[in-house]
Amino acid sequence: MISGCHPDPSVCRVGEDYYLACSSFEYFPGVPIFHSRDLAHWRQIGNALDRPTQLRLPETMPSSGGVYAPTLRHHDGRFWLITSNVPHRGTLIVTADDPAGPWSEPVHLPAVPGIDPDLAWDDEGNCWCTYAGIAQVRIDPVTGRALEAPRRLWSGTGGQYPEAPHLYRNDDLWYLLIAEGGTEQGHAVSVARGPAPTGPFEPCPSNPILTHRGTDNPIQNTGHGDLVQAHDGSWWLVFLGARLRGGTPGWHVLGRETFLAPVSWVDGWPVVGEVGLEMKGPSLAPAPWPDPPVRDDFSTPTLAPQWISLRSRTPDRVSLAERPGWLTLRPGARSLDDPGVTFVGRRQGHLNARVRARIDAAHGRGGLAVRLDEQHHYAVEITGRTATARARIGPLAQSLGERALRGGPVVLRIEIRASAASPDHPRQEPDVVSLGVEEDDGRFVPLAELDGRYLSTEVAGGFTGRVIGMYVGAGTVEVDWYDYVGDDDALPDF
Ligand code: 6LW
Repeated sequence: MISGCHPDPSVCRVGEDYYLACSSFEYFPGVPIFHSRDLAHWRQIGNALDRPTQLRLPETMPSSGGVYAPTLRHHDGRFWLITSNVPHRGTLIVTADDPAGPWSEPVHLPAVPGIDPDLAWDDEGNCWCTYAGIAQVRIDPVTGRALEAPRRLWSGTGGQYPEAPHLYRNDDLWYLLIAEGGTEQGHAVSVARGPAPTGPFEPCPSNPILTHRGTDNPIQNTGHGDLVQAHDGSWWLVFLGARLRGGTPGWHVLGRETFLAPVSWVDGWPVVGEVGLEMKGPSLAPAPWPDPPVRDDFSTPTLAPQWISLRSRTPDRVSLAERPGWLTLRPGARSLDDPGVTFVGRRQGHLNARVRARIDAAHGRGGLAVRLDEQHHYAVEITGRTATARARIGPLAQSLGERALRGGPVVLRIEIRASAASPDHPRQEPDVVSLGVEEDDGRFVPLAELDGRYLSTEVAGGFTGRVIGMYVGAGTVEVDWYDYVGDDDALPDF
């Protein structure tokens, strides 16, 4: 449904409109917000935490820390979003009249110590905050105050990390949906039900209601779901999954993505239908959005919501005004190894992707990079009149091919091609990443071709996926445009 690193989806419906929020970790702005009118086509309309007063992510915060697992709800004519900033500022709530923003300043909830907070209201107007553990506390969502001591609710069916709770009422019963098993291969969704939002909760006899553990489904690690009833009465589950590629044990490079599954109700329990890469979608009237443009030429006054930076974005380091029609970058640190580096990128959203960026580094040093975290990145960098492909994998950093440049702006290119499955290669890579420059006639000159497994979650660890973008290590680097072409099957020729 939403490809690339968009995990921990939370969805809500208002009339015939659907809104969805995801985790954003160390990236700023935080909590991407999506809109759909048919549950199949989604487009990003903003980010809930897009001002430094709402979101501070210090350089001491490691990659895969930051903003986790929001819950998005519509209640009493407003949108409510609860999430946590780990480990820095804990649980917070923001509200908005329009989910595209602006969202309010955050209200902090020191009494909610766990991740994955949920919000649910009962008919008496009580607001219940349920969080990983699984525990619950009644709160005042306006002040953030706890109105009672937290209580343990349910610990799932015995899997590790009972988390990601969402509480709903359907008919006269309250349903507590959770994830368990951890966000890797053991991941699953389980459910319990009870007479009140506080329980007592009786587990579903056929838990887990979703897991792909031990199957050959191409979508693995499925869990962390949220239910929604569509405006035609049908029910759906949004959840996260990962597309593992290559030989054994498999690697996923895009992070955890958001998928959709049909839900039916049998004997008062939700039953999750088949999930596949190709499946029958909702029978709501199709409402596709226009295709996103291939090129961003940086001629708008503000960056589109898909652009994310590391930890913070300040006008002295990232500017569209300084050289109109260009994105001007100034350094926060010397290299991609440093958490303070100035980096502006977009999530890789397809198994095959081609990114081209026209860069003027006459007065600086910087380039185009594929990043997973500070210890795992590939880049093509311009220093003076030389372009160099570089790779860092864990503690090992290496300069690879080089190419002399003529001077003036250069088009840097990164091409990522998924490898075809091959039973003859048990250790086959998930994909190959080519880093290089373009000649004046557009011909691609690769300077390095690297196995993509080293930029996967299985190698790097953590919760995120690849982000592809520009960075600066010294002086000023200016970007004229950035093209992204992606396709899960194959890249068109260029
Ligand atoms: C999130 C937890 C999880 O808080 O991963 O898969 C954590 N589930 O619920 C970070 O995304």
